[in-house]
Amino acid sequence: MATENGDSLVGRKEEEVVGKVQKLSTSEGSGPANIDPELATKADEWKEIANIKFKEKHFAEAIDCYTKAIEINPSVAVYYGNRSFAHLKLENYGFALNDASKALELDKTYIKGYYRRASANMALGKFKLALRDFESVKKSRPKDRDAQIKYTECAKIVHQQGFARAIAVESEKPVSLTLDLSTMSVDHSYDGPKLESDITIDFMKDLLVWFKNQKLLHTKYAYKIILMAKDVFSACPSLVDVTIPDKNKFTICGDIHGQYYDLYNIFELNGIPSMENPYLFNGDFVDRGSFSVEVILTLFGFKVLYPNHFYMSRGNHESITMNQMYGFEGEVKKKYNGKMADLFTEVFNWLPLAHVIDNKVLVMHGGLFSTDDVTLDDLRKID
Ligand SMILES: [Mn+2]
Repeated sequence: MATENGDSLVGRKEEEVVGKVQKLSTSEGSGPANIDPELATKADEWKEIANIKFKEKHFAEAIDCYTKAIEINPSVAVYYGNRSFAHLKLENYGFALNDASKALELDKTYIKGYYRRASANMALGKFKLALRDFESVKKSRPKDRDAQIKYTECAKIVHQQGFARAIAVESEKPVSLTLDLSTMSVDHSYDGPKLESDITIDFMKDLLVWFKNQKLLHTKYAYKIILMAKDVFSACPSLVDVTIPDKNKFTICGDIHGQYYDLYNIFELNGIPSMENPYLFNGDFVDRGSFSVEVILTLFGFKVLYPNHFYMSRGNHESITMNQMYGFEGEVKKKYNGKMADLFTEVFNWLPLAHVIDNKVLVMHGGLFSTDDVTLDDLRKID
């Protein structure tokens, strides 16, 4: 599901809607809609600046400018709609949802509001709510192909989920327990890295080059790495304490998002992981990029090789709903199969949420908490 496909920020349709909103608000003349024309112009100028920031992909700045427009004139649906889109880009789905709902409250005919709210709901895994919005778009624009496509995509997921629930009883067993690697054979024609016993540094070095040449690791060995990683992570607490030995450097990396060549370059520039060169990868390993499989197998491999010197924490993309929407699930199914995609989901659920380095630095992918009194021990208690 592409949140932003063919969905330009300021298209012709949107201008029409803006016109309509302004017309509506002057004819109805209710509440804050009776705004001084000079102020209305000023607000619109902020919106224009915001749109430029948006096009330049400066989403946080765009949000600030839309907010200024809203502060001056809170009665224009499109300001909220556009700010919602910027929030979607930053994956602030809760804020995106609020803004889209506000836009629709101001103008029920504002089509993009339905799109934005549906996209936010889909990202939050609320597919039935999303479907309702896509349905509204489809009804009011029966000839719109884009609306038709999005409705169909979303309806498919709702249907699949219903089906999955119906058969869930049969398959409650974790995927990891249903696999028998001994029955998987490796053909003689396979000339890539082989993993018959433990992971070694030589295997990892071969794997790095093999992936760099865009070759696929054999299914059996891919499964093997994932299962070994599962054993390591399932023994980890939710909050992991890390101690850095004296004078050693410690490298923390943010979102890799399936960019295998970026990962490869990090290791070239900063050194391959080892006990002397420890790393923490702070979530969002997969989705968006085309080489998520290569990235995650490499990272899992190093985790198994150096469990106490190579760390990984869970990002918001290490979850099934994100993987369904942002490409990882599709990539795994294309390169391997659906069962492996399910196995990844199982292992992602075991990833630690946060790390404390030398009792001083707290590192996590998610933001801080809605209340101020959360302690490290509270994090430790999360199962
Ligand atoms: Mn990310």
